[in-house]
Amino acid sequence: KEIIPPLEQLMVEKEGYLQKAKIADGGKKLRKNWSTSWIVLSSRKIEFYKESKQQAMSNMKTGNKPESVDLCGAHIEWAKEKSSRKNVFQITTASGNEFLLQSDIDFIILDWFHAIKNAIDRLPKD
Ligand code: I3P
Repeated sequence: KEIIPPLEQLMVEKEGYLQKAKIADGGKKLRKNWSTSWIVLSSRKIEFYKESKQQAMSNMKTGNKPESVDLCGAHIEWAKEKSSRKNVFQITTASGNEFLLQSDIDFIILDWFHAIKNAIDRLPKD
């Protein structure tokens, strides 16, 4: 039977640019490589686009997919010790992917931290 997600689950809650570094994939450590990412948060996932928003929108038509992160069972925490940069937090997914997100601007990173934490807290843990 086809499962149709409620519209609410598809709606964008927040979007914007942050610095992103993926540091583990399925529990396997990766070399840290910071880059700017266009980030789109909806109620159960985050999408990371490598390009600007504009570029991402035009790529969508050609089927270029962003990296999509399932927030069910994910964790978020501040990660001061994982970087020499200020304002870094980490998202760890149930599948063992780890992402660092960062902004030099305090209120921007705080807004993102709380938006993602709220999304995670509203979801079932498995
Ligand atoms: C890394 C690069 C990262 C840095 C990381 C370095 O070197 O300088 O910016 O992380 O530090 O290893 P390379 O480009 O040679 O891989 P931060 O900017 O977050 O400090 P780390 O190894 O202490 O994580």
